[in-house]
Amino acid sequence: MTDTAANWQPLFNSLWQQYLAVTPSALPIHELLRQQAANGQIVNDHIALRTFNLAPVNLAQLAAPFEALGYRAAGDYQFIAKKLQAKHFEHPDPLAPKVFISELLVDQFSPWLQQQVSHLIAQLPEDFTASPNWVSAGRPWSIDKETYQQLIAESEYAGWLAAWGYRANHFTVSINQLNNNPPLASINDQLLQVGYSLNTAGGLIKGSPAELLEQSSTLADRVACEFSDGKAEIASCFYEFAKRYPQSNGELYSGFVAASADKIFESTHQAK
Ligand code: OOG
Ligand code: NI
Repeated sequence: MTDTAANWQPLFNSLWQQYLAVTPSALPIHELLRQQAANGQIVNDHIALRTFNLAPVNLAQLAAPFEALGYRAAGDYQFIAKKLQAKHFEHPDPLAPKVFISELLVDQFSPWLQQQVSHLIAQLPEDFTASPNWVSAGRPWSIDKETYQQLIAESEYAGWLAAWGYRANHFTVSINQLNNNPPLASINDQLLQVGYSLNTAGGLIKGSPAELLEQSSTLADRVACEFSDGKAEIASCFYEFAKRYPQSNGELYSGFVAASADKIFESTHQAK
């Protein structure tokens, strides 16, 4: 993969621009860390996308445009309490971010939630998934504020997805690629010092060197979202920081840790 153009880059460029548009903290944080990056370049460890387990937008269908670019499934994760499942995907190009895709197990929720989600899916244009660009289409259905609030009350994930749709809900800076591979705690300290709020669910740092992965994240920004009955300020997207440790074969661990991911999901919860 050294002599061919990085075919995955255009899609990630559009996901990045789409993410920046609703995540005002992302660019300043990116710039702050870029000054500490080898070659002045941030490397993304992964991005994450969310969906419902319903055709034509379920996990397998959302993965297809990435698989067409050479991504392959590399890990399965279950989140029983949140009623979610996920897979992560890897690309042979080591510079390509991993992709973490989860889906809400809609059938495990109340009849009311199931009905609301079917209303959303019923609004999709017939050819919605025909172009691979649907993974960055944003919200392809309309929804009002009250329905959003009621979805949030039953599942924060369902509400977030209903409001924001198809986009990266976070990008993740690879801490290993910063100068001197700093401790994750020193990155957290810097961000706290400049005034960013970090996700404290499960502690500031999720995971451990023994689990071969440490992660932290900001709390999602709050920005105006356009609902069918007007704008409201709600939680949008967040930024994550990941530090990986070598396995016994010397290669960095490339998977995820379900117990940590469970807490990372909460980065988009509404401030209480
Ligand atoms: C994904 C949460 C999991 C990680 O790094 O463990 C995750 C999400 O919030 O959609 O990204
Ligand atoms: Ni993540």
